[in-house]
Amino acid sequence: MSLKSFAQGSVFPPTKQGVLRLYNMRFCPFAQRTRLVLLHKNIPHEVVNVHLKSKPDWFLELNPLGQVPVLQIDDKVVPESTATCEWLDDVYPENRLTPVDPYRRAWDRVLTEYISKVRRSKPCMFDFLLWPFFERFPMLAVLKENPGMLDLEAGKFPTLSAWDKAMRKLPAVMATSFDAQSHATWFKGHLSGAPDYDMYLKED
Ligand SMILES: N[C@@H](CCC(=O)N[C@@H](CS)C(=O)NCC(=O)O)C(=O)O
Repeated sequence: MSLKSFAQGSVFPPTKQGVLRLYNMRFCPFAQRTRLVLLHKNIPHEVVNVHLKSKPDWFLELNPLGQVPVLQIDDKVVPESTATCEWLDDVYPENRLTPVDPYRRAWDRVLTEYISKVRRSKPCMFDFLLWPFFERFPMLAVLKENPGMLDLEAGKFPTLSAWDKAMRKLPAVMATSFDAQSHATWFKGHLSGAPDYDMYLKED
């Protein structure tokens, strides 16, 4: 299937029985959470990119809020990034990302909401929920033309810097990431009101 974004007036791409589908927008940090979990857990899926400035009617029927990410398989539909990630982790329990212990799980949820702590160990759900926003911080330095804004190389934040390095090595992160300059270019287009959802897409 083409990765070009589907816009108003487009024909609904037919689903196949038993095939998991992600409705996505390539620059959306929330949808990136879901893509990170899908890729990290090697969950087979297809991707339908949606033009969020000109949404197809069939997409609004699927999620009346008109937001990505949305997961769909057969008659099941799940919107909201945290819900999609938790659903995937429950349905594909191997290599579990959500702690089983309810108390730890509660605290991971607290941290996810407050985004106040980082860790270096094996990645877990908290890391994947936080990463898309962290990945975009250097974009602020580009936009503000202030390269020192969050200088992880300066050695001031060793834990954060080590976490950043470890995350960037993960195949799921490598497959979904854009660099700061690309994020900034896309974001400027977004601010102008005419974002190019197919930017940097290598297909005709
Ligand atoms: N709370 C939602 C937020 C999702 C969200 O804001 N997605 C944006 C794209 S980054 C969107 O779909 N915007 C289109 C719109 O709101 O019309 C989640 O976590 O999934």
